[in-house]
Amino acid sequence: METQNWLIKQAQLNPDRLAVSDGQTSHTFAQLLTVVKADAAHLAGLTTQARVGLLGKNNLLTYRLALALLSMGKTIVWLNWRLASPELAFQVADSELDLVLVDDALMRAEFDQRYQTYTTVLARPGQAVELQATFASEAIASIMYTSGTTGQPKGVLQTFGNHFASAVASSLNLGLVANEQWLCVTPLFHISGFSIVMRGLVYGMAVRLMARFDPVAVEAVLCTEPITILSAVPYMLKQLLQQRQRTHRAYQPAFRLVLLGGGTIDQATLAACQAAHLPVVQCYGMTETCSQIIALSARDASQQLGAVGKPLFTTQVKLMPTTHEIAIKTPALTPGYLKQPAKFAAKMVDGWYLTGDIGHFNAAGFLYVDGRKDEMIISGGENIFPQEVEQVYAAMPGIEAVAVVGQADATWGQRPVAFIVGQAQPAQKLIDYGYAHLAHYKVPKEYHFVAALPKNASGKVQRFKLRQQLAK
Ligand code: S0N
Ligand code: MG
Ligand code: MG
Repeated sequence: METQNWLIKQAQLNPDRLAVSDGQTSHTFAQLLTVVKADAAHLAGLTTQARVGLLGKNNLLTYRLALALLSMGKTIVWLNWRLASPELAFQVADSELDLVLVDDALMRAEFDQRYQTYTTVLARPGQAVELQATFASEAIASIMYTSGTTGQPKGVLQTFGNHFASAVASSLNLGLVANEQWLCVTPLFHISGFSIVMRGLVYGMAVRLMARFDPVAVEAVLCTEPITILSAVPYMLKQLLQQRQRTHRAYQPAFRLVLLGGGTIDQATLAACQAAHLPVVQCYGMTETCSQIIALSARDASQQLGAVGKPLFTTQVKLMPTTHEIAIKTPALTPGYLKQPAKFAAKMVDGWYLTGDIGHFNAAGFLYVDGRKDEMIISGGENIFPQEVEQVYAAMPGIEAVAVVGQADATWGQRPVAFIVGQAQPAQKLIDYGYAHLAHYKVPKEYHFVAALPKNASGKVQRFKLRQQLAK
């Protein structure tokens, strides 16, 4: 299937409708097309590569450049600005980028000539450029990296067809109201954020960008602007709830719901949200499925606290025998990982994608997520694979062996804790070492020096024993 370029289409269908705002500057779809055409003219001739990196905050320039890249037929490689430079270097090399567009404030001294700031790029003389008239379903619109149990991140390919299927499935569940306006404070480099942009283009809906999450600022926006939906991870919801409990300020009447994903949440918080009249709709999805594939409906949300919902119209779900791993089929499913067909094939069984999450259905057909098959930790909506952290620390002088496990944390949901065999070192030294190699959220803040790690007969570290030790 081929569709007209979504931006051009909306500029024709809804020229005067609000497309995007950062709270100060806003563009209608017609204006946006003009601005994006001009941006594309500045980008023209910078690279012949099919993929271009984007390292940016949730602001108007990042949004514009993303649309310019898509309209030039480029694939956006979304880079997480919280990553350490060696982590970014891996992703840039893996996706063979010769151009990364960098938000001025995110430029780093160690970046080479491939990294160019927004200002530098937009100061280039413009060249005439023809925007892509159409988006092909199977074309790769975006790539987002995820780590895994092998420790090496993989680029998840997301096609226009995946994004379209995802946007349609979301609206079939949540509905679409007049003047829908979605607040995007989840990062654009995650599908939780970028899916809002793609929904905006498919629906002709306004996206309100916010560059950083701050509960006071988000509440202020919700109380003064006609936002209808906010996407949030549990960390954000808890902060917003506390903020509401302090101020008792009412959001604008247009506000419909918080779409909550990116990790498990406790029932007590959901009940407290209900008591505070903060409507929450839980959902479940991942980078590989271009965002939510299972969600509650607004109607069921208050009755099914703790469930992640029912499979959306185009999603099929089954639980694998004995393991109860959640397996899915959906048109929003990635065609695979960049240059890693074997790693993707390993997650497919008879056409079903294995999510790595364990779940169960209740009698009424609502899905609950009970845990992970692997050791993945979720901190503030960011996934952490212990293997990736362990690999980094295993290379640190004085460390003989290391194991990382997740511990429940009141603020972040979970946090990584390290068990180390080797020479005792001050925690700060270990943290500094981690910060040089890893995004800060992946770095353990608590270290236990032990004589040996518990292992089973085949020599595999028994992480559950370490978790039990922490729980004592
Ligand atoms: C939670 C966030 C906003 C926290 O960041 P904040 O407050 O901006 O932190 P800073 O002020 O920058 O730093 C303060 C200190 O905190 C550390 N830190 C930052 N983040 C974390 C973290 N996650 N865990 C632990 N520590 C953290 C900083 O490092 C700093 O400490 P120092 O000074 O030592 O460096 C931020 O983490 C955030 O934005 N999280 C959300 C990420 C997200 O969106 N995840 C979702 C991923 N999943 C998906 O995309 C699939 C699901 C999905 O699509 C979805 C999800 C939600 C809603 C809807 C959907 C959907 O389906 O549509
Ligand atoms: Mg210009
Ligand atoms: Mg903060």
